[in-house]
Amino acid sequence: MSLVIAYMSTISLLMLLGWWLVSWLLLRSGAKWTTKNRKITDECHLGHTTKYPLITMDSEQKQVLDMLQRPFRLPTQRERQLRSRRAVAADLLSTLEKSRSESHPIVFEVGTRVGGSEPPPQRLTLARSIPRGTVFSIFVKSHRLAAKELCDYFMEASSVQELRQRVEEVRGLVNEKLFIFALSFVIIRKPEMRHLRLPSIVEIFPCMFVPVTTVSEMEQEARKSTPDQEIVVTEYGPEFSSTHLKPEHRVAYWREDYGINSHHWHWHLVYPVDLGVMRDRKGELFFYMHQQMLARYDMDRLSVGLNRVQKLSNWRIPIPDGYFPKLTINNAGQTWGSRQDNSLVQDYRREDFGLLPFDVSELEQWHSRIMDAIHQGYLVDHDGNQTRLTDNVKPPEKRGIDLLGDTVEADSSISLNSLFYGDLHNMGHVVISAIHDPDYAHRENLGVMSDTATAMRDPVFYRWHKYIDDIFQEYKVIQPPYTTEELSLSSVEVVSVAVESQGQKNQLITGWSTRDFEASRGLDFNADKPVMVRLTHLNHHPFVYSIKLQAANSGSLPKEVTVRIFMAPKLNERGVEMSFMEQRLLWAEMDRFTHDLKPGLNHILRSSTSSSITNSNEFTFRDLEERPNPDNPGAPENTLFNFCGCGWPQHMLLPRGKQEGMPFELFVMVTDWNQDKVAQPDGACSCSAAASFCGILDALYPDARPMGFPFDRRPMPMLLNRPVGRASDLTRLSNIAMQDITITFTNAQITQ
Ligand code: CUO
Repeated sequence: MSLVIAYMSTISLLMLLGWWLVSWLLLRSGAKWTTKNRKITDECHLGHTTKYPLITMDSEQKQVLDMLQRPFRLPTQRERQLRSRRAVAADLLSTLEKSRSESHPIVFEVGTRVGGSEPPPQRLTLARSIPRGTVFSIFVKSHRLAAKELCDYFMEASSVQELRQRVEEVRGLVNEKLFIFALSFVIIRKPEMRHLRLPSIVEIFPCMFVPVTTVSEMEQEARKSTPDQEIVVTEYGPEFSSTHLKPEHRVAYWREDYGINSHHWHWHLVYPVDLGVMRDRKGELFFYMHQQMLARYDMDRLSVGLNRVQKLSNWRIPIPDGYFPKLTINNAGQTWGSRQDNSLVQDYRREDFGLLPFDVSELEQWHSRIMDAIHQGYLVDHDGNQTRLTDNVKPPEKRGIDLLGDTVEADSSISLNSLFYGDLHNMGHVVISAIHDPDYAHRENLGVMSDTATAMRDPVFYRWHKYIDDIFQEYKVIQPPYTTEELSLSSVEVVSVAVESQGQKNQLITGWSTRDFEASRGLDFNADKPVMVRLTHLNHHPFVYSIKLQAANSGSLPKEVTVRIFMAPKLNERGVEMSFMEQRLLWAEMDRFTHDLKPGLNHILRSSTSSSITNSNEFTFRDLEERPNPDNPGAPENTLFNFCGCGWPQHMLLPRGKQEGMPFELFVMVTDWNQDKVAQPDGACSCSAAASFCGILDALYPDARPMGFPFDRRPMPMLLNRPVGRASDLTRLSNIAMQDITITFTNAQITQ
């Protein structure tokens, strides 16, 4: 009997040891299996649609943060080992493949794997062709192909663990910006990873947002810090990159704002070119989002007494304004190319990006062909077939503006004829960013116009995009004006519109605020404490829209309405009120939302922080580490959980205004949701925070009207028997109202 007991005890002990060993191995792999750590989401929340079921583990978010930290760091020993094992496996695989091709067939048993099921990273030849520490530009075709290769490789990962393994294989082999682009792309796009959040790109690449002198200052501060100091903080701004000698400097606070540059990086990540991403109305949103950025830039230019931006239409005369970014491309102090004042765009003859020699006249030729298409009313595809250009179509036929956006942007897989209409927008970015060294004679890097995270810092970005927008506007003004029927909703009257902030009506206040970012997440300062950078930025006191609607008590009342809010400066540079056509391109969308209509008086109170263009939550690494995963991520209060970074920064929702107060006009229009709504497919998911500018991932753009409606077209000549000369003439319709407001810049700290 005692023998049996001893035998059983030994078995139990062995089982316990086995259990402990398995547990330890699982823990080492990062997996957690206790119910406390495992979260099963009901659904991925977005409005009323159903979503993917998700399994969330706290450790997955931490692993993603770890993958994104310090992109410039050299590979660890483990990563080097992993890579060399892969290299051996790849050699073996290629030997086996070679012998098979030499008619010595080798039959593997089912399930046999050589070096794992995924392709070894040695095959990432395009991705590895971009040197580390140099420019990665999605405006360059060869870089887009490299990005596609790496994104595809990461997309094959079926779990965060597997993604991490692939990341470790390639880290240190590929260009850092390409690496972060591909990793972020995958986290946003893979349905099973969308519950994971991306930290601010400012923390991943601080050197793209603060000048090299500030980075050096941060290093010195870190070195000087005493042991009892918990963090090191260095301030940057509001002086930015030039001096008051240059008028353009007056809007440096806007161009160099960290939030708008992060937004632009994210937007191009969500709507990439040549990456096989087919998103609803992609071309149209390319037009609209950039047009809206121009409208907002012009509002701030008028705020500081500058004229609206001039398009860069003549390539044969010098560009008056230079730009010296003072940022570094990598952690070794390599700087971006600078542009002297009065530089002339030249034919592209560099050989460092795999591009063929390229003449400025090709840009002019592409532009001319696109203009011909607009005026003739159709695009011509490779086979000579004509596709008409009109915005009066019913889905699924694409609007003309959508086709033109695809053609101009230009995604070669979507453009109707990329050989004929070319690569106008992207190559414009390239030749401008090579203006200081077009033949690479000085071995200078490209300028900031080559990168989506930095391009908006340069004044020429807006001049270039105004030129691009001009093409779209050429098309838009030949579309028939909206009819009274399309504009009106007679059963609803907008009785009054107001904004309220700090107890004041129709008076909004702007000023300065600061935001701290942990630069030591992206750069290694050799410090044992967080090294922070404090960035100054424009801000405003939050406000509330107060809108009163009177709905008919009888008759056909819509159940739900769309409320569209725009804002524009009231006066032009000369202090004169603008005509409809002059003001048309200055209307900035502020918000767009639906409202359940009840008969009689409806009083809508809508917070500025709920805007459909903004994404008010830009998370830092620390936010994401400290924020526990919610127990019910599908609940409305946890929709932030599905954050994916795209969206105009909340702090830039308002233009600066003037210190003496600057008059603006609010325009509120109510339309029938039944005519605006779009039937969404099942499974639509996430990224809905800033739908106006970013659309919704996996879903159709949530508004059936053309983007920019009703200001995207010229007005009808007559409305209700009277001419239409100004936007206010549209208020003859009951569903439209306007309100004068004032924005006052205090030049003081705004604390919230
Ligand atoms: Cu966003 Cu030119 O498209 O920069």
